[in-house]
Amino acid sequence: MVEIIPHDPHAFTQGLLIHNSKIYESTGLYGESSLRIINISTGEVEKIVNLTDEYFAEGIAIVNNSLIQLTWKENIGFLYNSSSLEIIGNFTYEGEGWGICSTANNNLWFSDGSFQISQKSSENFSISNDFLTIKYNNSPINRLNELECPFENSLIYANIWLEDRIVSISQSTGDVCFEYDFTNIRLEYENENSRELNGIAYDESSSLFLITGKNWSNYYLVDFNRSFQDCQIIEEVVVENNPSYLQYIVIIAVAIILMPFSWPTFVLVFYKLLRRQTQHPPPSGTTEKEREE
Ligand SMILES: [Ca+2]
Repeated sequence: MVEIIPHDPHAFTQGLLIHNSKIYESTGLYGESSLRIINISTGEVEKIVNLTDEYFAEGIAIVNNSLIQLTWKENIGFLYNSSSLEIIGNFTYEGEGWGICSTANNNLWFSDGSFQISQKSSENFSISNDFLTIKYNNSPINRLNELECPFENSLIYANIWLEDRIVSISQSTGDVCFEYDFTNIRLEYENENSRELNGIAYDESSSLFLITGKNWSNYYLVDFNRSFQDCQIIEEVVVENNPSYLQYIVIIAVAIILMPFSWPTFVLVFYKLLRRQTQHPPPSGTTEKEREE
């Protein structure tokens, strides 16, 4: 841990990101949902807009300088001007909205609490282009919640609902590359009303991560202290363990090429067997006639 910054303990954090050196935070619960801009040094709330009582706010992401905010079960996402927090539009989607993050090429990953995340383009937030199954030791891992997609690598960071754990995920395979457990930070520094960790924001300027949780007293600036190469190493191991179709084709081709060299051996074996058959006729034994004699 590098730094502790105060956090509103009444904020039921559902989304977190850093943009233009400001913290953006979405808070949930019906009647208490909001979108906030927060001073990254002091933790002071600089701007806040409250949602009406029928919406339970969830994850947030920035695309093309607009801020997107999801809602839990209301099937609607809101678009805001990222400076003024004025609503500039909305869109609908199917299923529940949990976490969201945007990638360097303007794609978005959506989580819904399951073991799958869906990808949508910034052109159309309502239609999913792709689904990624998240696997931990080759088994699907459930309850993926708040997301973060640092632009400088191909990893997705997700925290797990009801846990204080964050996993880093390969965007190409869905495999969990590494996990970070912040249970000790919550036990040591957090208030007794704090709920689970739910908020990951990557700070490009320092290459550090800011984390917080539901009703936490603090944000924590932490160094994940893992090289982004870790996931690439795992991906290479996975590829080695799972031969591709091309490798199978090569093995079969080599076998076919080598086949003619083994033919003389087969011919010799068959020839010897045939000769043994002719040299040593099957024992006739005693015929019924000889026995009678
Ligand atoms: Ca985030």
